[in-house]
Amino acid sequence: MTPARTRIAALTGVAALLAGSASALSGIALSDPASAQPDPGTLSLQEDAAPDIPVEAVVAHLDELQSIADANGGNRSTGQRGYEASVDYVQAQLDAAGFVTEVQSFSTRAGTSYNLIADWPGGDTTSTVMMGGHLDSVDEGPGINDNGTGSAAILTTALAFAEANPAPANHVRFGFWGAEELGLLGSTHYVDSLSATQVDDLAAYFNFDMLGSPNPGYFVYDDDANGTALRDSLTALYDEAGIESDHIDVDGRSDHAAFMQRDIPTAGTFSGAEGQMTSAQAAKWGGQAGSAFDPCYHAACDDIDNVDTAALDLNTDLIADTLWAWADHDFDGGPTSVH
Ligand code: DPN
Ligand code: CA
Ligand code: ZN
Repeated sequence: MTPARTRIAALTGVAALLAGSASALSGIALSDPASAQPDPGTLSLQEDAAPDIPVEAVVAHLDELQSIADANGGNRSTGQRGYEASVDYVQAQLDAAGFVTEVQSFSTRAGTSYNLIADWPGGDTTSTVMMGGHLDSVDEGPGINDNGTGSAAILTTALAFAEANPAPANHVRFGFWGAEELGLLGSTHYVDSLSATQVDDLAAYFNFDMLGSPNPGYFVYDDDANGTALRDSLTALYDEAGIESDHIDVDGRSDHAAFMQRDIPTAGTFSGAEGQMTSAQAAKWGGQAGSAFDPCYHAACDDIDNVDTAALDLNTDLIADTLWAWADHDFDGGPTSVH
């Protein structure tokens, strides 16, 4: 199967995005919730802020992913039934909410894997805003922090977006990637499946991988020279929440890498993996200096108890704010092209 076809156009103005302006992050024009069909050509005059996403809704999805792992040999890894059940679960939720979903299959050394792509109808497809994260776990465990958290946070935000029934300026798409743990295979396959025009149509890609580490850090990806405006908007949202985040060179270690390599602007947030929290970080974030952000990284104990729900809540609300702002961003409004 192929991902949803989209038309594409030149990307301009991204580098000028939100330059020095946190106020640009508040509010998106939403359609009348009563109207059944988003109208891609018309923005409502109604301004509305992103909702505060209840973390309980995110945790409910994590509970489902834990149950899926429990019922399938303890993991949700590529080639295993637990991964396919994870895809089925997320797809059913998005379908019921009105997304147009597509499952893209591809081969790996561990068997067939799948990407799940979900499009919100409407918006300018030549300035598509995409968010994604990997849905697979490693073989060793259920992968609840890595990356049930990113998957559940994106899913919950997508469902809240559908609930608001917006008619955003830009087309909005979500990606749930397979086989990240085998070497970023799903996201790479997806990007490779796009035409040059479709790549050009992707105006921004936000990645979320590990958002509820039990000794949480608050990191913003800083490995993409084209992603500065995205990075700065994420940083501004942490600032608004009173969190002094750190920029981190994640060196392409997650699914934004394939997008970045094709010059699509990328950024993301991250609560830390096997690395250890420094005393400076512990001083500003709380937590245990000298301990791993996630002591259960890639281990059997990465289960439903391996999540800091406060960090997950903060990151989910940040995703919602990001989506609401960038879905309505004027990518043609700035003077600077990143291409
Ligand atoms: N890519 C993550 C994993 O799935 O193992 C770890 C990671 C996430 C590393 C984000 C850096 C940044
Ligand atoms: Ca919340
Ligand atoms: Zn991992």
